Amino acid sequence: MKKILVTGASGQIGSELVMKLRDIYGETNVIATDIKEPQGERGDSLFEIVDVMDANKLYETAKYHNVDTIMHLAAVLSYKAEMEPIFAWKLNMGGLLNALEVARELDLQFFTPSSIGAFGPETPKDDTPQDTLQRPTTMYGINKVAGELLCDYYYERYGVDTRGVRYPGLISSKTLPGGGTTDYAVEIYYEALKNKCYTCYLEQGTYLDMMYLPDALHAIIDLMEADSNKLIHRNAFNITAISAAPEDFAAAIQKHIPEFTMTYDVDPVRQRIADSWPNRLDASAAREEWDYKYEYNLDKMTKDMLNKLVVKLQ
Ligand code: AKB
Repeated sequence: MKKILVTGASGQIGSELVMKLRDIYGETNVIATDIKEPQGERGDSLFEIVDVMDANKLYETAKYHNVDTIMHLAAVLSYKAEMEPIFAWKLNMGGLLNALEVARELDLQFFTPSSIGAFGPETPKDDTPQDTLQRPTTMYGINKVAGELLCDYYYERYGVDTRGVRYPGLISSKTLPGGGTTDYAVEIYYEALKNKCYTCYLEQGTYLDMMYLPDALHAIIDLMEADSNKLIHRNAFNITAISAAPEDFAAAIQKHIPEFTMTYDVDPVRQRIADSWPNRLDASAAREEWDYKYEYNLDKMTKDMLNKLVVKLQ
């Protein structure tokens, strides 16, 4: 049985991942940590305030709970990183290094997400290969490429069992993202239900990889359970589910809310970031090495999102 410490556990991925991991591995086998309390969770006895910049606290917490795995999610997303690049470098790289050191010292299995942001404008945009040119032009992307390499280094040099995926934009019915370029793909559902209209900060025709959170969680669990001997890539696997532009989300929503309308008011910073990212990744390495699958396409996700948010917004 695994015993897992999750950093960034109150964030978009973390909030749902902790619940899913507790369902699978048992309530007492998942230690949630973050700098802020989880939203709406009552009496989580296995939540601890841990700042990933505090290497000692992270180490002591992992040691005290005798964990065998660390899932390191604490990070600043792409838009916020462009606004605060020095802070992003310190948190994204410093936090990762601290978490990797804990994994090395305590011999833990290790997961951290990379992102479509690890690619840059010169990367092939369609069916972006697993192994290709990575020259990102954003602080977040630079952090992600360096992070992928650092995780490979800890595997090669110290034998730490590091694993990761390149996440697309993630869409969750439970927790809002914050500071990302793909956040519009969550906001649009809330605004569709509340106001029947949405003003999008990305241009029409901006295709990006997207994924519904249940598929993103499956990917972490399946990758971490995969036979280590079959993994050639480790850090980090391309995964994909949906490749969509803002107007595709609008059309999918209009199937349920015909009066929904979308207008555009382009934010140059986020547009520049999005323009430097691929349209759709090729996930064949993930399929071949650990049988990566997804369940939700745009229509299936839209139906589920709207059903869940209607209840939530009541
Ligand atoms: C962001 O927009 O920054 C993230 C990502 C794609 O990594 N959602």
